Amino acid sequence: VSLRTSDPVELLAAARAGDRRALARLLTLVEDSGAAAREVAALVHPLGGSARTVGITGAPGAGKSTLTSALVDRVRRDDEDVAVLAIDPTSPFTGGAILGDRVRMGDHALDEGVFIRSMATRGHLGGLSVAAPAAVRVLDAVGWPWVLLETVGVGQVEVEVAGEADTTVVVLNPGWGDAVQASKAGLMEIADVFVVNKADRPGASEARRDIEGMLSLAGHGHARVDPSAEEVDPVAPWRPPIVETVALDGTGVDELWQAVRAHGRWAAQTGELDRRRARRTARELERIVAVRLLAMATELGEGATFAALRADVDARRLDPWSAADRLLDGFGPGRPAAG
Ligand SMILES: Nc1nc2c(ncn2[C@@H]2O[C@H](COP(=O)(O)OP(=O)(O)OP(=O)(O)O)[C@@H](O)[C@H]2O)c(=O)[nH]1
Ligand SMILES: [Mg+2]
Repeated sequence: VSLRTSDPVELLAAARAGDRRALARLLTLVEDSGAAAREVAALVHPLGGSARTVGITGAPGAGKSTLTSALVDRVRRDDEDVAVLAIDPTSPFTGGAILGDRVRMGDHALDEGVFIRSMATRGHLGGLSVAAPAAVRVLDAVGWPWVLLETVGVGQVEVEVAGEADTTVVVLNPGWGDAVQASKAGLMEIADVFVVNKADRPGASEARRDIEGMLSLAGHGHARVDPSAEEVDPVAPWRPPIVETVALDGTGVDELWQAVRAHGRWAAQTGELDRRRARRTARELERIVAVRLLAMATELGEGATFAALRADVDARRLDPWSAADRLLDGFGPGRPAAG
């Protein structure tokens, strides 16, 4: 297969045969979200479903990339393959953090069992919330059994993307208030496993106590699934374990990986994994429909352009609901009902 091909069918065949450049090109097509992205989505969808996804999120600089790199080492010790999708929140023009991630992930550059990709959040329609799941699906279809998804835990979309993994790891640091910040950012709700990274610094046990306190407030009982048990009680609630790590030297990373795998077993055995995936599908479908409806409404012109209607709303000549009616009127009698 010529590497210059941009035919999704050829690219997918090559990628499934292990061609990494073909995989990279498929991901670029998905990221560009053009017509080819839809073709890729249609091709890969029936092939997916076996990858386990792990979201890794937390405040900027919490050590997510260092930890992800250490997790990659850990996964490789079991001789399992692992792909990393690092969602980069920074402007595609600076690329600073992408470079940083490349340096940190550089140790794995020659490892055939590791695939690392940074994805910039572009301004296109639907953006990250549509492109990230599509990229994960490509990695899944190509046969990567583990997909680690690093996103910075600020901003609703980033938190949402991390929270839609099969297992979500929230990375905090020692230091007063980090758990409070995490709570405000909506990270407490999505955490399946907590990490107190930079545990070489003072305050790790206080951070742990803060998280414990938050969990109890949030109604998590003390019942706890034994992370080392192979079989789980099908009705036992999952109380997110808290793992202390020093990502720089790998301390605690083994325990973290145990916790991630334990959550995966628990989720699979209790049916939570299926429920979570079904919710994820529903939300993805909703997003795509919303994005497409908006695109259609925006494109409908002839006196009801988006810009003109917005000006009318701005000037209080029209209320927003009536403006939306006018946009959607263009869809004809079957248009979506108001409210
Ligand atoms: N002391 C200490 N420093 C750490 C540890 N883990 C990471 N760091 C340092 O923290 C800084 C940020 O680490 P990154 O892995 O880039 O953090 P990140 O969360 O990926 O950062 P962004 O992607 O930019 O949000 C780097 O200078 C790391 O070397 C740790 O366990 N202990
Ligand atoms: Mg990072």
